[in-house]
Amino acid sequence: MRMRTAVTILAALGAVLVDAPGLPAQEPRVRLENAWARRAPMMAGDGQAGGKTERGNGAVYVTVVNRGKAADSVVAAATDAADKVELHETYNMSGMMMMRPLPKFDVPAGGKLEMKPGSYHLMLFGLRRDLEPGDTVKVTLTLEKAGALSVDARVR
Ligand SMILES: [Cu+2]
Repeated sequence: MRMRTAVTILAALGAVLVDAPGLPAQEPRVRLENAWARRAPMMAGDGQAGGKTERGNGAVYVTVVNRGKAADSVVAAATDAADKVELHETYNMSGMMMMRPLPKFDVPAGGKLEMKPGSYHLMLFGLRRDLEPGDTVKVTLTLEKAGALSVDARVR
């Protein structure tokens, strides 16, 4: 009985130690906000980046808010709604909007990474279902430090 109490207390201490110091357990250091999705407009770079697919592609935009004291980064993303997800950025080359995959998105300490059209986004290749306005697409982001975080992106 006494042994079991000690183990329980240690387990509780462990849980506290793992959490960010100074923040309540319910407040995660990294939060996902304003997630939305849309079918992707065809753009230059689609072919090279993801290969041609019969089905359509899509894009998901999420704001990643980092309230922690250490920088973090988004290193991967996944969804059941598409065959493949890549981290993309849109850039302007001689007046043409192009896209390219990036290995990660940096999220500054005490700052945020805002994905939006014409900038950073999650590229969904090979949609497994139609993205109708009002639908939700569940997306899971993997962060280097914060781990896996999921969010429902509303289709616009
Ligand atoms: Cu893209």
